[in-house]
Amino acid sequence: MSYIARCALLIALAIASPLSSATGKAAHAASSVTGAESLPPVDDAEAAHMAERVKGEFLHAWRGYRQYAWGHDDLKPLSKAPHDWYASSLLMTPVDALDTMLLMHLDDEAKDARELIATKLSFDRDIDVKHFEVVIRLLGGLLSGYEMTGDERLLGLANDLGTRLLPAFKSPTGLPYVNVNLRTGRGSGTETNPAETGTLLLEYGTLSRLTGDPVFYDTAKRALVETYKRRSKLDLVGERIDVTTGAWTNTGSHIGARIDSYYEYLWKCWKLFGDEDCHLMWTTSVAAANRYYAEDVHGGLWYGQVDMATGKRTGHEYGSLEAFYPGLLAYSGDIDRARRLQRSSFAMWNLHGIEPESYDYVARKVTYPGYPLRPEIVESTWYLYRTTGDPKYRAMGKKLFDDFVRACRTDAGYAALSDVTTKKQADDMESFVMAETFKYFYLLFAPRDTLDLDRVVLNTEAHPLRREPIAK
Ligand code: DMJ
Repeated sequence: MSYIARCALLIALAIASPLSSATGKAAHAASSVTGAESLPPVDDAEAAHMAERVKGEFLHAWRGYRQYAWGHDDLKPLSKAPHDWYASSLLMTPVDALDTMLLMHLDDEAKDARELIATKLSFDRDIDVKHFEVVIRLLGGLLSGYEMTGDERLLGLANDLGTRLLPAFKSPTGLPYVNVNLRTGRGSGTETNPAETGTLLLEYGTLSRLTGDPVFYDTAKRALVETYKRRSKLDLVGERIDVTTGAWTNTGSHIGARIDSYYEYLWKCWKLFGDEDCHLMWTTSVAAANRYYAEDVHGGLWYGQVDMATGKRTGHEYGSLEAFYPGLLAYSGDIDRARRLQRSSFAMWNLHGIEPESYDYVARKVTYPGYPLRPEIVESTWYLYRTTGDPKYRAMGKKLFDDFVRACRTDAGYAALSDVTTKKQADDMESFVMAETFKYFYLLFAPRDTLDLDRVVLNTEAHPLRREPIAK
């Protein structure tokens, strides 16, 4: 059998066998079929071709947005209709997509998006917005757009937005309310989580650096420190916290939804600003995370759930959000652990040829079958390729991309899946697919100098922000 045929057979066996059951016996593939070693290699010529393919697919999604949802937040990719988060559009998709276009050298599209943003986006609205989402998508996107173009209108918008969002932190603890009214500054929503209180400093800090006003940095840093200060004796944080009392309302602890990017920003705020407090908080926190969440199951490394106070295991679920963690480990220098966990992420993806939101790695069961076009597994593949240069991560990325296109492409754009086991599509195209999923695919295959990782740090929505120590 030729090498290619042997590889094809191995892949077919690896991928096809678990398809017979969404939840049961054949899902043993999660431990036995984990690596990308058997995939056909991606050489430089193939990588260049892949980068063009990714760009073409990004353009396909952008043109769908342009045709059916121009001026709105998102495109509904099945009904070909616009969708807005609030009573008035905040241009989520154009703001999230702008720096991806700039990196891809889609100059005409970037110019149109920039004009739309600069002439139509207004934050003087009587709407209660989700503070965290607006910070990572809009504030992050406006700041990176400004840094990449020098267009002062984008910085003006970012400054206006940051000023309107700041009252969200006016709680008894300094932790931000979940929502804030853009016109009145009224905060609402008292039950929040570490991701929403701790994933703010890159954006607010950059705004301080660019405007010279320290209030943004200091306020967001306080919220991060207030979260960290409430860690348990085991150096773990919980899943829900009350902004008025500062008490934990759910003590579940893990790297998944509601906590994930808290860990990410502890490392990245050190990387971006050189803030020593961040470095200390990161070192303490990541050691505890690796100690308590990790377990070896069925021959693979997985990260599950424990109680923050006791460290007692409460669950064995891993999913599309957790898949960011190998990338963070690689970025922070823990390559061995990163490689092992990425094998598990890839195995989970291969169970059904697209990853589920949640998977019980002990029972080998999909516990939540949706896929909202998430980027995290691609992000980790890119960080691993970037830090190791190991070509198998490009091969892995090609497999991810082929599956992604096959399952999620529609004639108007890209659709989430309501069930990865059946590949049923949902009428939803989150703006992060433009900010992150396509960007990470592109970076994986594009020349290394497309993004200078020595000079920028990507926020959690993949908006590159310039590295500079913060003046103290
Ligand atoms: C994005 O908005 C960010 O990456 C966030 O940190 C997590 N959720 C989505 C992508 O899945």
